[in-house]
Amino acid sequence: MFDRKYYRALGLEDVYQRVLHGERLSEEQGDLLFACPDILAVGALAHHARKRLHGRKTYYVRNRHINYSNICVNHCRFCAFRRDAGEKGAFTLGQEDILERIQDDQGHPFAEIHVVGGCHPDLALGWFEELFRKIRKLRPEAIIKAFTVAEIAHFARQEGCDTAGILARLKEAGLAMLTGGGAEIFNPELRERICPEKISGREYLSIAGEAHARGIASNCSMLFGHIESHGDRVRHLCALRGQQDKSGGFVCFIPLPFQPEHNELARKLSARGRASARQTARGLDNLRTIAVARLLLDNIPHIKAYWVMLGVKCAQAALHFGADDLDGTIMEEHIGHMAGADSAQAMTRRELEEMIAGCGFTPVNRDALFTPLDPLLDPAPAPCRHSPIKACETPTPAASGVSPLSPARPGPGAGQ
Ligand code: V47
Repeated sequence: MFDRKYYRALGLEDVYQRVLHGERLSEEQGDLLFACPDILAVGALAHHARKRLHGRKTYYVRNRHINYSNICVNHCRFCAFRRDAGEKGAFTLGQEDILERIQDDQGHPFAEIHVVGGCHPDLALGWFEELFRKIRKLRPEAIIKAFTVAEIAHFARQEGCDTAGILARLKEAGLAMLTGGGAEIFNPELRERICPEKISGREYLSIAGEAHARGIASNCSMLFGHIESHGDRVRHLCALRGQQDKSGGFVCFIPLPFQPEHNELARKLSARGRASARQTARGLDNLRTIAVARLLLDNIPHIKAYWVMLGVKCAQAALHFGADDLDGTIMEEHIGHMAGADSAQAMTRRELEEMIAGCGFTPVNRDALFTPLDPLLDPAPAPCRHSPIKACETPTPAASGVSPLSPARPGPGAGQ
């Protein structure tokens, strides 16, 4: 890391001291990190925090995404995936189609099945309970991670009961974890402009807390790079941190950079000449946002560099800016790709391991809850084809004990 004098010159001496001692940063310090002219100085602090938690470990998962339907009653302005029922391009997979996709694991068992669609007007909760029971039977080794908290609220409206009842029924059917999507940006004025029908940020946090209290872990996210300011991002991150202090079940934070194709928000931004300006600075802004997230979210164990939306190169760089996870093999993804993500549809385990090792990190095959899996379950990867970037320090053991986190596990009561 750069020395103290350098951080003093940047006006970040207190931030530097706090990071060094594993102490919490304030919102104002989050703002300072966004304003800092030297992104490498910010990245070095985040890398220090990441190494304290995870050493040189970088996680990935053998997973399968299932986007069961794109029919959604909400009209989020950033979404290129959603359709109205009967609209051209609308689809809903049958249960048999879904099970066929899950069956086809090409000889390597999936550790995670990630199921999301939209807030469907007609698919009832019972349909998903039946589906999850079938998935459990077919793939007992896989953890079912499904829905965002927005979909939990939708089911509650649909079924005329409270969200606690929905969570209880889904847990009984085999749901272990909620995905992190749907958080978007919490600032209510912006939320009104980009996703007016969606639950509020307050509701997002309270339903996540309810899930955590019932032993259902969840991820969390932030959609950024559209009309929000850096201040909005800092407030969003601090709201997640505040919820985590209370309920402790967020496992991983996923920064989701706005994909600006085929959606209404992108069309509006480009009509105002703002989208292209955003695009030019995008890679660095993504890295800085990941770094600030690592530094502010001192109680959320993992930060995901989601290669689908970041792109492979930026995701690799992000491992040096605070991220410790690349997500997974994915197999099939529509939400990011329909909005312009130009990444591949899938990655093999070998490719993920090479990506990680090529950046000087140690790959760890994990399940949805970040429990490391026995490396002997799968064949060893081929030696790395790329010349690894030289690591700047010797490996440190994960979670030195300085951090308040219980490393790599959700908080008490979650994900049991
Ligand atoms: O909920 C929609 C966002 C989410 C766009 O929990 C967009 O492990 C960028 O939540 N540009 C879906 N983002 C993806 C998601 C996710 C992905 C991987 C892992 C996990 C996890 C969760 O993507 C949506 C929404 O918040 N989104 N449209 C867009 N144009």
